[in-house]
Amino acid sequence: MEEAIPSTLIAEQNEKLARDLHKDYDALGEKLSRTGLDIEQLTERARTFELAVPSWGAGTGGTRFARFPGVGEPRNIFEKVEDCAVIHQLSSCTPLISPHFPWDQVEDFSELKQYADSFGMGWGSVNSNTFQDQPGQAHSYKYGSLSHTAAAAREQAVAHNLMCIEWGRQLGSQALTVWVGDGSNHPGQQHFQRAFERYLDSARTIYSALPDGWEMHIEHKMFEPAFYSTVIQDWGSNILAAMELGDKCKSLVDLGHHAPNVNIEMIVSRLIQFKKLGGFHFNDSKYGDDDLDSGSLHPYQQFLIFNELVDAEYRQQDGFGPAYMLDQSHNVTDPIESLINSAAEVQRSYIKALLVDREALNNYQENNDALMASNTLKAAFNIDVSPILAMARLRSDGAIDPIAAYRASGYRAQAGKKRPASGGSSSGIV
Ligand code: RM4
Ligand code: MN
Ligand code: MN
Repeated sequence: MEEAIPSTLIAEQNEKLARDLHKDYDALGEKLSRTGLDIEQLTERARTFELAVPSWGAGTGGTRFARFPGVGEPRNIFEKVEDCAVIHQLSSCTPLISPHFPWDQVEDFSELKQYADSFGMGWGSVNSNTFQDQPGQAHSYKYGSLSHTAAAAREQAVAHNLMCIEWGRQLGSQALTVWVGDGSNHPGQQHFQRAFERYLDSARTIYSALPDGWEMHIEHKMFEPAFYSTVIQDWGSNILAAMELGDKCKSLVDLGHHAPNVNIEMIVSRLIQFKKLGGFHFNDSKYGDDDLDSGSLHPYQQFLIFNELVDAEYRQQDGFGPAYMLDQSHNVTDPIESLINSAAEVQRSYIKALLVDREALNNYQENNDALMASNTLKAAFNIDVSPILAMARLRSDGAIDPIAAYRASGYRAQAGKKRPASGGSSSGIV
């Protein structure tokens, strides 16, 4: 197996921190045992927690104003695989890469799969891109793709999604994620119903091409690039489309795609109830689709979302099994560091949600004890589970302190030498 970072370096780094970690771990274990929680079981759950990393997140992002490239950015999907392998090696919870096409298109997908295999990396959901025009493309997506007024543009967008399924099949992926930028910028520009009908028509053709065992995940987003209306604007339009298409089509929740203050955890609960929760794009935001690092602003909201997910696990809700993924853009940090941090923050929310005393919560809910119900959630949220996360990493050959180990490895400086800037801006979202 290829090592993205020498395992000897990680072991050396861990050695310095292991004694203190064991003390903290034992102390936390003792504290948790007082409420009947077994730290060993929690650590095992942390070890089995998996999250996919977006290939495009490995490059530096940007805004429509500017992009400030970082040192040693990956210039192609092979280099993105290397960076994703670093993230997984140190965090031990991101064994999957989610590719975006045509950004990650290659001649030979078996070569790409082999390369990822050599690092022990697999492939998550494949993402299609019909929100940009590619050089030489016959029909423009300026006025939409799957819902375009022109049949030829719609057919081209459908054909691209079918190619994405085929490429994903070759990589061993099992889901297609479709996000379209389709919508309008002016009142009256688009007939809402006709646009949605055209979208559904196109989506049906894609749905019918899903291989066995595959799911199609559709993602809603309230604005951008269309600023007046979008065809799959919110979870309402999303679930309607998913219901129209069939059981294998589910809704994907990108945390940044809602209006500020929207109760996302309740949306999650509804989607779970109707077996329509396909997966997540985790990130954080203050104003809109900011793509900030997970848990950097609203860790409690992220915890409340996981409270719903763990509740579904606890109740063994039928048809529940969402795919977890990060979807972020890093403009001012080293993307590898941001993705490592974010993965740990998502995993943290999961472990904290496992601490919730569900029986007590249920009793408080049944007896309308609002204050104690809320305190029950807060009690779990307020426990620092860092020693569990660190122990899970240590036991999976990851790093106790992944950011420190990454910095000690000098990976970024080496990448800077190996990957001179290409001058293009293929990485990151501009
Ligand atoms: C969109 C959406 C999609 C992602 C693109 C790059 O806002 O979040 O999931 O593929 O950005
Ligand atoms: Mn997304
Ligand atoms: Mn987004």
